[in-house]
Amino acid sequence: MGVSAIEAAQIVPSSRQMAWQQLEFYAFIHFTVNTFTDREWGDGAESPDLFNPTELSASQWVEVCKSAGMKGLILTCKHHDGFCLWPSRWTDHSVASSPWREGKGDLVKEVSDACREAGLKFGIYLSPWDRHELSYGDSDKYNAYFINQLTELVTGYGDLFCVWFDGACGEGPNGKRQVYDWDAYYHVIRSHQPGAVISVCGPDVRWCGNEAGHTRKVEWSVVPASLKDNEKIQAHSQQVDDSSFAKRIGSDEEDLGSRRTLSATDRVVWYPAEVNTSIRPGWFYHEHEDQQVKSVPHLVDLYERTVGGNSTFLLNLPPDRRGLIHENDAETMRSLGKTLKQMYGRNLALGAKATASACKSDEHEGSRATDGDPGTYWRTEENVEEATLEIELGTIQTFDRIVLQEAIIQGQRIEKFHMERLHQGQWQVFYEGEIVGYKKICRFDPIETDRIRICVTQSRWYPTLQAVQVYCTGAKELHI
Ligand code: FUL
Repeated sequence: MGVSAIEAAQIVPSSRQMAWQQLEFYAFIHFTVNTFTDREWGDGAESPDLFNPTELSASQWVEVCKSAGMKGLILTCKHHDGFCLWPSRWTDHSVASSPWREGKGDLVKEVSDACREAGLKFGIYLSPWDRHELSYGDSDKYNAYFINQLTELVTGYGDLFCVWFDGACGEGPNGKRQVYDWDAYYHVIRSHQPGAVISVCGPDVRWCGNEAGHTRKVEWSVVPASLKDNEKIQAHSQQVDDSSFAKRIGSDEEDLGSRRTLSATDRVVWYPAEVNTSIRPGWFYHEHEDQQVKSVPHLVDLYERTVGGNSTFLLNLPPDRRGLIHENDAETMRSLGKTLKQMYGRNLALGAKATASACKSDEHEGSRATDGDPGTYWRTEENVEEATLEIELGTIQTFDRIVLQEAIIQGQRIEKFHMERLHQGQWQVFYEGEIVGYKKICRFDPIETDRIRICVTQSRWYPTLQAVQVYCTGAKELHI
């Protein structure tokens, strides 16, 4: 029993996980009959007549996402109520029975087309739990139904970057117990969409464990293989339709990958985290929440803790009954995009001279971390686990953020580091941190200097840094 640090250091992402991680920030779109009933969970008895958005524009959704700097979008093709946003041939509980576009509409097609046109990646959410479909609970029968629907979605709408399987299920008192055939579902996805990650109840992307936007201080991508257990994921997911779940923070599992955890596990896997939360209290649109859209500073803080905390950020935007993202949300997203561009528009360390205390070869010398090329990186020799990288900014600069990125294609290695600045001839520590991973945004009060030292004081096997970026974001004025 026990995995060594060197063994863990050699676990690397798959190419689909790598491509997904680089998207960083993308949208969830929750839209269905619930939008028209003002509910969060439909009971499956809703009439398709209810579904009638009058001004639906998928290109408006996509524009809003792009304006905030998002790179992808995941649509709830079928939520727990079972209503399908595409004309599935396996049920009449779909847009085909609704008045929208006189029953000839296909929302999955409209959204996937709009994404493709705008250069956004497209992904699907398909709820395994289905409160409408009569076969639900008759395991083999429902599994066949679900696979038929899944096949329609993975074959009919172009390349998908993600298939998102929710763990939520509120069945119980009625005795329905569906045994999901996860392996068969995964097989369908892998056969038709080999580039798509399978998230939450899936092997590629780990749910962070809450919907409140809570992030771990230390988020490892190399974690015990047991975290992929769907039964456990489901047990931690939402089981009652009340708004308190969205605010709940399960912080019982803060340490998923330290040496202490490794020593108590026999197998580790690359299973990186995604943080999902909504721009409003609910996942679906409710008029009474129009004034409860999260503020730009709140979203910037979330962005920095998620994307800048070795996770990705999946932010939900619920379209309203018109089929548009409400003005308040749209305006917030545009202003978020502008703010992030201003904050992270000018990297003061781009092209800076960087000298390492140790490096494997010229190909991996210190300035590979400041050359702006994501394909190059600094690294030390095997077993050189402590090293320092000194950056010369050229002139005295004021800054309040340093972004670090490991070359995760090699694995996740850094366990402890601190940063120093040269001030009046003395090196002074201004930041202490633990893991880095894909991206770590280090936040601190503005400081001045022309020289920075990044000191890796503990790592696994050998550390790498693919990027060191320095920014003056002025975030203090944002009240973050
Ligand atoms: C939860 C669901 O019950 C919510 O309705 C929402 O879809 C969220 C993303 O996942 O488990």
